[in-house]
Formats: sequence, structure tokens, C-alpha cells
Amino acid sequence: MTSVELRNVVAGRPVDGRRTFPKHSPVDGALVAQVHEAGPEVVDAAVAAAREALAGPWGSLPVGERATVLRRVAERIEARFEDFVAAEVRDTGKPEHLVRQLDVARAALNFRSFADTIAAQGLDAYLTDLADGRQALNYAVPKPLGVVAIIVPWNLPLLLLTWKVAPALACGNAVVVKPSEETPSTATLLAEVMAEAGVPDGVYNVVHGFGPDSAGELLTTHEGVDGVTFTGESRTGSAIMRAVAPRVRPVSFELGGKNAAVVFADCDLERTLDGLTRSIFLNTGQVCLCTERVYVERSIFDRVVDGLAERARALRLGRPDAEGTTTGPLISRQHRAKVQSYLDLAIEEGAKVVVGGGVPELGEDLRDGAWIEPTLWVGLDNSSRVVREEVFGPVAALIPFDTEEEAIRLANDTDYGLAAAVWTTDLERGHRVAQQMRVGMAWVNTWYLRDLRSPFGGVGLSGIGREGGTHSLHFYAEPTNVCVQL
Ligand code: NAD
Ligand code: 6OH
Repeated sequence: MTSVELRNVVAGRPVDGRRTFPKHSPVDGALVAQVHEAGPEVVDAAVAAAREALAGPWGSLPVGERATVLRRVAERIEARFEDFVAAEVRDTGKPEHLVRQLDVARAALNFRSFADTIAAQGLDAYLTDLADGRQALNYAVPKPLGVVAIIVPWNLPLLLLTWKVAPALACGNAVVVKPSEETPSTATLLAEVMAEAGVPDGVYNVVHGFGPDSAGELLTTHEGVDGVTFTGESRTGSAIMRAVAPRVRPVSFELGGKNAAVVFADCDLERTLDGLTRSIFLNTGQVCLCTERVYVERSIFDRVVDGLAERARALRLGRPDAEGTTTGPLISRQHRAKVQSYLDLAIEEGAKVVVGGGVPELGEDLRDGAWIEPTLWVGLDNSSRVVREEVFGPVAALIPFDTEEEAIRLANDTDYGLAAAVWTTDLERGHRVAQQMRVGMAWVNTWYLRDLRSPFGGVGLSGIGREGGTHSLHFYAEPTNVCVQL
């Protein structure tokens, strides 16, 4: 594989960094890119370019025209679909079919969805009755936040980036984005698409680098940044909150999860096993919504364990373009070391490994990749660290329960609160249990089924705020309320 050179993008132009850092493929360790790390000068220039763009034509573009621009971005993503697929596969090592169906398809959809949302936005207005019989008219004029910093992780790089860029632009902001150091490619490619779609220079800027003492921290502590939207680990969210606190800037956080599935004996077993397999192992378990705790009604516990183990054994680890590949590597050797530490910890904590538990033998050519076996444990309970802490890998602990009340208590016994899935054919129970989950998103008989207008986010350690449809507009725009005495 030939390696590429990736630069920052400021006001539509490629800009060198203070140094470069290497990006390696998690498939086989090959060097895939040299990336220019943004230092203070580049971050300053990016924030200044965004500010300048707000003062230009972009700042006064009518809403309908902004929606048209967003639709053009979606069209250009589709026109360069295979370029995006290649870039995302190169950085992440995911199976190509997954990148096509999920990552790149959703990127285009994100822009279309927020074009629709902004075009349909009404005015928040009230006729207020006054004590003397007269009236006042209150109406709230939405205004862009200004320069928005967008910091995103490596697991669904383009999907999660565009999930924030699209509403930010829909509301008339200018953005400085910082993709993960592990996945710099698609954010850079998106800059080309922005230009092709007629987005003015400076509206979309890209700075590359790491978090602390690098582009991430330079952005969150920058005087010229008006708001920060972040997806990533809860601990990083906490650090970013501290960084923006002195300047009291708004934040929107989509953070980690330790998501539960609750499986009742009355579930449709085959459908449930297929759904659980997807929710535990999709993207090698590297989706914030992935299930890592499976609570199963005792009478079907053994059948669920056996059925899941069979499906886990059937997963095919392999190169992204290989026929039949279902599962890619973890994102990096560094992340694999973290996941391995939990595999070791599970044994120390008394787990019985049902399937997996180590590094697979995949042949010489993949030896330097970040491969890990899909893993299932039994014999753990909620007191163990592997059941409490987010692993972010293809792993789950299966735990039996006896009553509905116990299942709800166990599922909610966590500091996180992102997502949950309930598996049952009893409709009333499905609603009843889902509503009692202390999470942002609860699914019944499905998982990761999305309507982009729905509120997306978490409670507790899993985040602050909701994005999606009009919920995003509440973060990316700030209203000025006008009150007129009539
Ligand atoms: P991470 O928090 O390590 O990094 C995310 C981004 O933040 C990267 O771009 C990184 O460079 C940057 N960053 C790190 N430290 C920073 C700092 N001090 N200041 C500013 N920027 C900083 O997360 P990750 O390892 O890339 O991603 C995995 C995590 O993301 C998991 O915890 C997962 O659950 C979470 N996640 C959550 C959601 C959600 O919607 N809730 C979605 C995807 C991923
Ligand atoms: C976390 O890894 C997945 C987040 C998914 C979304 O934000 C989405 O919009 O589908």
C-alpha cells in the first residue's frame, strides 16, 4: 500500500503542520499516511478563517440556500463514494461492505437530513396576553453559535463527523474540525467535497493532531471558539469541560457507554441471537452503542450462551476486501493492548471464557495488525470491573436474572447511560422495560435502528445534550428573543 501525505485545511488551502506523525494500518501495520500535526499557528489560522467566513457571504446566506448547499454536499459525497470508502477502509481496516452500508451512506444522509430539518424550521413565537388587555408578540430569531469546534473519534469517523458538521452548517456556523489522529483521511477528503459543493472557503477547516498538548487542546482552549461539540471517551469529555470552563462556552457531548441487553424467555430466540450478535460485534465492538452486558432470563440462559457462541465462532476475521469478511481488526495496537488488559482482568475476576479470549492466528501477513478474537464470558456479575468499565471491543459478559425487576435493576446499575436493548415478544413488557432504562436510547427487538430526527445522546457519564433533527438546532443555534408590545 502506498502512503499518502495529509495536510491541515485552512480557508480551503492545504497547510503544513509543525511536524508529521505516521498513521499505520490496523490490518497489517503498514504505513498508510504521514499526517501534518497542527500547532498553535495552524489552529489560530483555522479559527481566524472560520471567523472571517462568518463575516462573508456565508454569514448572510438565506436558510433555503444553506439547505441547497447541504444537499449538494450529499450529492458530492455520493459522486465520490468510492474515494470515501477507500479512505475510511485504509484508516480503520473495517470490512468494505460495512463502510459502504454504514459509514459513507450515512454521511450523505446526514447532510440531506439536516437540509430537510433546517428548511422546515418554524419560528418559536407567542402572542402574550397582558393584564391591561393589550398583547405582546414574542419571537425567537435563531442565530448561529459562531465558530464551532468539532472533535470526533476513530470508530465511525466520517459518520460521526458529518453528524455534527451538517447541523452546524445548517445553522449557519463555520467549523474547525479535528478528526482522530487514527482516522485523518475522510475529514480531509470532505474538504475537497465542500469546495466542489460551493461551500465558501473557511466555513469548513480541518486541523490534525492529538488531544492534550496538540490540536485538540489548542482548539478547546482557544479564545475564538464559540462552542465545542465532542464525541469520544467520557474521561476526555471531562477534560474538555474543564478546558472550556474559564470561557463558559456551550458543549455537546456524546460519550462512552456500557450498554445492556435484557433478554426475556419469551423472546423470539433466533431473531434475538442475530440481533445480539450484531449489537456485540458490529465494527469489532467499537460502536459506542454496542452491547457489552447481556442479562438473560435464567430459563433460557444456556440456550442464549450456546447460540451466541455459535454465531461468534462463525464470524470471519480478515482483510477488508476479502470475500466473507465480517469482522476487522481493532483500530490500533495501542487500543488492542487496552482490550487485552480486560481479557486478562476477566480471568482474574473469575470469568469463564465461552469463546475467544485472545489474539487470533491469522497468518504471517496480518501478524502486525491489531486483531483480537470475538469474546464472550459467563461467571461474572455487576461487581466486576469488566462488567462496569467500557472495553470498546468485541466482548460481552452474559449474566442470568430471575425477575423483570431484577433485570431492570441490573441493567441500570451503571454510571453510564447511553443505550439499551430489550428482547421480548410481550409488547407491554417491551414498552414497560424500555421506558425504565436509564439511558438516552432504548431499543425493543432491534438495535442501532436510527431515525435521524430522534434525540440522540446519553445520561450520566454518557454525555450532555441531545443531537438529531431539531434537537441539534438547539445546540448549533442560539436564539435572540424579540418582544414587541402591541
Ligand atoms: P477519545 O476521547 O480518546 O478521542 C476522541 C477525540 O478527542 C480524538 O479526536 C482525540 O484526539 C480528541 N482528544 C483526546 N483528548 C483530548 C483533549 N484533552 N482535548 C481535546 N481533544 C482531545 O475517544 P476515542 O478513543 O477516539 O473513541 C472511543 C470512545 O468514543 C469510546 O469511549 C466511545 O464510547 C466513545 N464514542 C461515543 C459516541 C457517542 O455517540 N456517545 C460515539 C462514538 C464513540
Ligand atoms: C457511536 O459510536 C455511534 C454513534 C452513532 C451516531 O451518532 C449516529 O448518529 O448513528
